[in-house]
Amino acid sequence: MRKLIQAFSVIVIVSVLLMFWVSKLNSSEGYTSGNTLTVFNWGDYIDEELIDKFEEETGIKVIYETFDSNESMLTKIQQGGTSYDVAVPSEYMIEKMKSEDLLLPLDHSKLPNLKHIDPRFLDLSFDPGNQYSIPYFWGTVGIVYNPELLGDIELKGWNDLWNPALKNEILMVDGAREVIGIGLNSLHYSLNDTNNDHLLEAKAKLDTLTPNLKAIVGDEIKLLMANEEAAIGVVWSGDAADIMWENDKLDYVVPEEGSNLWFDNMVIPKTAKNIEGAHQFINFMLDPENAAQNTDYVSYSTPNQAALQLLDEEVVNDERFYPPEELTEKLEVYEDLGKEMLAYYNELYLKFKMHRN
Ligand code: SPD
Repeated sequence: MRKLIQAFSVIVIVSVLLMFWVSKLNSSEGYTSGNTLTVFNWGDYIDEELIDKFEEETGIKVIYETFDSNESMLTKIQQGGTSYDVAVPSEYMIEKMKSEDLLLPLDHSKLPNLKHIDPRFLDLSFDPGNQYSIPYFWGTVGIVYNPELLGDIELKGWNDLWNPALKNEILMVDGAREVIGIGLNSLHYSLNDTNNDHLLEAKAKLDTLTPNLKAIVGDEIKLLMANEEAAIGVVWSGDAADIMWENDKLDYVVPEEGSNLWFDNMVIPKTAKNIEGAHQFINFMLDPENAAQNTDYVSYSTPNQAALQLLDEEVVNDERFYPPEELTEKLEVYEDLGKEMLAYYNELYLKFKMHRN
């Protein structure tokens, strides 16, 4: 009998130890089991220390994934393999996702830090009342250039890119709307043009830029430009700011023929599993100190008024990256052109890329 009691006691002790160990594993590093948040953002678009801070403050484990274009983000969300809780699309994609019923309406009572956003960036036409989206970063598309490698070329606009002296000197961001947009803007057409003759003319003009095009690249454009591997880069303004921080010989210009003004906003996709956590994350990113830290790290322009007060004055007063409203009013925001037209832009862009090879 004593042996039986001893064996039973051993079993009880081992079971208790096992249960303790399993519960420790489940809540490893203090996370409550199952309390995770899956965030889907552009590459190089957050200070990862903020993710650690959010995890420590909330006990929510963040699974962080990145994408390199609005289109690839949309495809992954439509496929539904992963349940993203927060994503960061641009304005025209937000319009599209709304029309495809892919977004959840936001609960503003859970976003008290929304008050820090400059009203200039709220209630924009792609999302009246910010029902579905909250500003993250904004900017322009333009040309970062190295004056030392340009010789006597004075760079003012898109049409200067066709100068034969720039053979193999141009790097371009890998984006269908951005690249087709260069063709359209250089011909003084709208970035939202749907006229087939205009689009074919823009594509044909872009084809003639091929000799000057060194490569179409992703985030590596920053390193290549900072290392002076090319004279010119067509980039989003925040990347230009980052490049110029690394190499202050370079400069940035928004082309005189016109360009794109864009807004990247945080949304909660309809497939989200942690809606509460998603609101917590969005509110966390809106906190002025967190937004300032993020801005300082990624170099993009923040829409957070209170964060601006915490940033270097020289940075926030730089009109190349914080253009005033009188300048941004002259720029164009991409619109959702509808499924077929967006697919057509992509098709033209792919043909342009193939033409180069
Ligand atoms: N590396 C981060 C890039 C984010 C750029 N978003 C701009 C989108 C313009 N449509």
